[in-house]
Amino acid sequence: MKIDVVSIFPEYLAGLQLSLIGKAVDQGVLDLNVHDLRDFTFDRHNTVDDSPYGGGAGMVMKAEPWALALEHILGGESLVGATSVERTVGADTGDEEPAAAGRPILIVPSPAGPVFNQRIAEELSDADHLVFACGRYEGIDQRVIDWSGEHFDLRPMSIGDYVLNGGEVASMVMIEAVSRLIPGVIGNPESLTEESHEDGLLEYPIYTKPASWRDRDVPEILLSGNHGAIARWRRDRRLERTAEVRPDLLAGLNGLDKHDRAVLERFESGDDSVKE
Ligand code: 6GU
Repeated sequence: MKIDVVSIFPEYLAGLQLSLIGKAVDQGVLDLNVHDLRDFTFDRHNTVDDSPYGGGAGMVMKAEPWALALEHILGGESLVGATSVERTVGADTGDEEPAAAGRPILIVPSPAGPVFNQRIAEELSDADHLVFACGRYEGIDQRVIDWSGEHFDLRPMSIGDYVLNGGEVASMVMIEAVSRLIPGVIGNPESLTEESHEDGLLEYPIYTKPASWRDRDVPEILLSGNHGAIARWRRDRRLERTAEVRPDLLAGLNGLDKHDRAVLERFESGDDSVKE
């Protein structure tokens, strides 16, 4: 997967060189490029912002540097100047790698977007090319956002109901959530199947040695070697934890069986006798 990020603070994204994402970049599983928006300005002060038409507080990011940066990224795919059909299906670029089928996805981090979640992370992890446009100040001139929709699959995206100073941290959140789902990024793919949100439930509690720590014992059943009983116990804890912490997630669940529903009913009636 190719990932391009445009920002006036490219250093912010340096953290992506660490850990599993950094390793995936080193190994060529991820082709990650961070671009400085100011490289696409041509005045003495490398101006990227100006005051808002109509008045109001703060500054607005100017359209032209964004258009030039995004065209530069599209140009890397040799799609600039391609026919609209070639743009849609992927241009034949001769000695370069064939361009990805379809348009690149342009993610514009914004608290005004729909909220990013694991389902969207999974969807994006299938893409060939993601581009993140990290706005600062009050945001980006709407005209270049509208223009970009002619060249990209445009996806405004929030990471939650609070306000950040810019899109950089939000982009890092989404890049980490998406890229860890790409085959080869996480060493043990099995660790992806039993984690929180994977199937709409939160994760069960986990323990390691010693079996007794400061008078607190690991739940007996985990030492039993009875794999069926352990799996049932873990699912029960996931159901209870989800009902307690995120009852909003229960509404979207399908695939609950009779036992699951009994666990939830017992939890809702306040009877936690099944826990031990
Ligand atoms: Cl994606 N950007 C900004 N600036 N603030 C946010 C956000 C994104 N998501 C939540 N708050």
